[in-house]
Amino acid sequence: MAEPLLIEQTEGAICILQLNRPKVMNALNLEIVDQLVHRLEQLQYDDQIRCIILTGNEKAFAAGGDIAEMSKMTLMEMKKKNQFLPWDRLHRFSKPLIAAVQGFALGGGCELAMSCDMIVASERAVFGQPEINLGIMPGAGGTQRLTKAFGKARSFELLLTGDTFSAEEAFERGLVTKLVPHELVLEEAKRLARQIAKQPPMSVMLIKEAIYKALDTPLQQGMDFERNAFYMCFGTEDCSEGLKAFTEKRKPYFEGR
Ligand code: CO8
Repeated sequence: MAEPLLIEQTEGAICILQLNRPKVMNALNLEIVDQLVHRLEQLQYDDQIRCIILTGNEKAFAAGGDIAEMSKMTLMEMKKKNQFLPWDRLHRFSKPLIAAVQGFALGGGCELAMSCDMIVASERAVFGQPEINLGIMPGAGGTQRLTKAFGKARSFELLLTGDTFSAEEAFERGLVTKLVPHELVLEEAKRLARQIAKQPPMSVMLIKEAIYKALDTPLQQGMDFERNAFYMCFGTEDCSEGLKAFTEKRKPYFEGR
């Protein structure tokens, strides 16, 4: 039987999805991206799961789009297939998604990590958008997300040379949330996920949406969104529980209602 492309493990309210194409450094073929996004969409409606970790293996989170697969496709086939549709769906995923990155996160792999809400990275992780060296360019947000994090000067250099950059630089520029020793990456991602999973899901979902508004819209539009989102929290039982627990001097327990 063929190995599964995704290995899944659930620990309480956390789901860990592991990309599993080790022989090709977790290269992202069309099927693995489809499966990943489909599974995330199912998890979106699973009330037991409140936070997702996406990871690879020790050597590679993902070394990019599958070059062997891409090299067989014509422009026409690419356009018809529209491989970025699942990526658009991924960007609408409303639960928190943490990338746990060890090893290489290159090309589509770097874009996948940047598409997650947070990145916990090994000190030895290597990031980059080397597509230019293949006569192509990033297609799943690399030019946009990298530039937002790194600014114009460094992005030009990285995207036009295809040079890699270190996890340390990614951390300093705000692309990586936590930089940890190689062997502690998954443990640290789980620690963060467990903490988030205890939070009220409506607040988590609305804060996620509000943060992306902050990145994408003018200030006043983002502020307007935030205000309405704030009011929405008051429609939840978790809000009553949170406020009550404070006055009763105890820890809140958020049931997700
Ligand atoms: N696609 C297909 N196969 C790959 C890929 C890849 N991206 N990366 C590595 N492999 C394969 C190798 O061909 C090799 O296979 P084999 O053993 O059969 O020869 C195996 O994985 C191991 O790789 P290496 O022997 O090269 O291992 P090294 O440790 O020497 O090097 C590197 C590791 C540095 C990661 C190197 O493999 C490399 O440079 N890989 C390519 C990185 C790259 O250029 N990525 C960009 C790809 S293009 C892209 O991402 C555009 C995507 C746009 C949309 C997103 C769609 C998902």
